[in-house]
Amino acid sequence: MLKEALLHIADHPFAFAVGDHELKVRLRMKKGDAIRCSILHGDRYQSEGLESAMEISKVAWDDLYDYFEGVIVSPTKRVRYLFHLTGSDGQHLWYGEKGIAANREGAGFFQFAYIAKQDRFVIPDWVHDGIVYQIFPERFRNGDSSNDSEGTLEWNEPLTDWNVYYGGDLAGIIDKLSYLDELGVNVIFMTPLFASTSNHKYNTTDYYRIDPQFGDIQTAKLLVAEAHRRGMKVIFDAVFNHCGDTFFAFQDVLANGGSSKYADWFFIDEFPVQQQPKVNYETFANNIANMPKLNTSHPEVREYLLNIARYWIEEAGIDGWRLDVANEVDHDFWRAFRKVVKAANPEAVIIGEVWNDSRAWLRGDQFDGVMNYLFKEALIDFFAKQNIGVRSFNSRLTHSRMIYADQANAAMFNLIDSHDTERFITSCAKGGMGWNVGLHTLERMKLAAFFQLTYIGMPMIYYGDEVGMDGENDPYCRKPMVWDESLQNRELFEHYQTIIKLRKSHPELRRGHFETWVEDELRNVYGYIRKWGDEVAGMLINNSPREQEVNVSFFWKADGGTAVELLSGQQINVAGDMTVSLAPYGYMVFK
Ligand code: ARE
Ligand code: CA
Repeated sequence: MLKEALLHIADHPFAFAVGDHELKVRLRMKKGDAIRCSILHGDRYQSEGLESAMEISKVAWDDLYDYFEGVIVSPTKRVRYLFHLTGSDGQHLWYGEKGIAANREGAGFFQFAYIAKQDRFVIPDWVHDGIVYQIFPERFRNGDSSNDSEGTLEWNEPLTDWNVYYGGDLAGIIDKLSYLDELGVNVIFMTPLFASTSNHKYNTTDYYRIDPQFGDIQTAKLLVAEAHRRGMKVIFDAVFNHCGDTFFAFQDVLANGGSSKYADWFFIDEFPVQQQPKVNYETFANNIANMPKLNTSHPEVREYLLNIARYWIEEAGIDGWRLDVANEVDHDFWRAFRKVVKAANPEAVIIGEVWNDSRAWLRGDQFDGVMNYLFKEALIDFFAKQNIGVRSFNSRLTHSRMIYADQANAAMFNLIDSHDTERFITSCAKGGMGWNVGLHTLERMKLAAFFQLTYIGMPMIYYGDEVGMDGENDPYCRKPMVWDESLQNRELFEHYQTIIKLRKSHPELRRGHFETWVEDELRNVYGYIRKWGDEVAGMLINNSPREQEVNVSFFWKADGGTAVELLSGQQINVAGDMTVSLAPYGYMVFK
């Protein structure tokens, strides 16, 4: 066994509470090294030698490592444990806090001193059932032309510029709730709604006011009420890293310079404040004059922003927040934010916008999940560009799950594109390796959507993806929603409907663990299992333009006998190994 590859830390994400008395532990080791692994665990105050042994199992692997997991149940909540491994080379070793040794005394015990309820990572239960729809409000539906500003374009006029308006608003979203119902989604996330001078509204003028182009507080309340009546949740976008330069506090600083009582609300290099040609204060990204960065560690700023977080939950009844540029705001602010939000509504969800490894925010004290760009990047490479194979795809997904606790994995917004990226179908059309340019675009989009809708975490559909809307990066990924059915891709819409229905009717697809089932690099066929109690579903996808025959073992069908392919209703006998035939870019679900 390669000792250097063994890794466990008695902390997130290698050890985390999953119940009042339950501690989940995770162990990493070199791929293929161990054939058996068990844990010896007991109460920290019990005399040594009285520990119980428990076998733990391999739950995932990536290119280099295997991951084993098990749940320790501790009546006293005070846990001491160590690992015992049996190697494929016949070697035995122990692994504990002191290190790796040939006997348990030499290894010592890892300690998880106390499973404190307050520290437990708890996510709202509804999150497991969430299927999210992301709306860019200015471009979804114009339901009220009376709030359109001068120069508003016709809905079907081509988009050629950043700074144009089409008149989309909250009334339009309310009008189309039945459409969202028909599609099957049950969580609506809207990019910012508060008063602002742009079409995207990320430069906030007034956090307490719905932008008049979108409606007012009454329209917002009506939207939430109507959504709730249909069993849908509503998530707002919190832009707290920065405000707009039209925000009252920044206006005061512009007017009064260093003597403004809001001068410390921002990071200003020198007075007077300068906006042109180069700013002399911190902004979002570089030199974005209309987005001054807020000093979120200033007590007044904190209080101001935390009140806003509470206000929209209490006043409008929203079900959570998505946090803009979340990784550039201090952790201390987010810890306070979580307390305020969960006190106002324990069922509210908190999703950070972090494009990269997010474990620093996902320990249960800050966010529930993040916009899962690691997931998105893996799907782009595998389905759209097709520049990685099954093994690498599996490896990237495994990595993206093993850096987090289960709770975070369940609370991810699993996106394939967003208002900040090229649309997924456009990436499919472009391809990646040359051979796939313009080929099987729809098939690959459908396959990616199938995967997204059967994966662990909340699938997030960016408005219009379901009807085949295309578009390059911002602003072209923000074209007005296509409502004319003759211009929609109805085949794709029905595909989304079908797979959403499938997810809704099988609890394991929403709540189950994820396990890799088939990794056929040669044929580009990937298989995975979702398991929830006795309910198990096995998925197979063929990411190649050829029909593929794969040999699979239905080891997870405990009762053997027949399995049903849920999309066709076809029954097959699954005794022993079987050959399954998959159509080009085909997908199957066995139960
Ligand atoms: C406008 C133009 C852009 C131009 C930009 C900068 O449209 O084409 O590049 O200005 O000059 C909002 C608007 C944007 C607007 C922007 C600035 O929606 O249209 O862009 O304001 O006025 C990073 C951040 C991440 C951020 C993205 C955009 O980490 O937080 O950049 N996303 C949020 C929102 C945006 C919003 C803002 C932030 C600002 O979702 O819509 O923009 O409030 C890597 C990194 C990421 C990086 C990513 C993209 O992968 O890991 O950290 O994200 O690339 O650059
Ligand atoms: Ca309007």
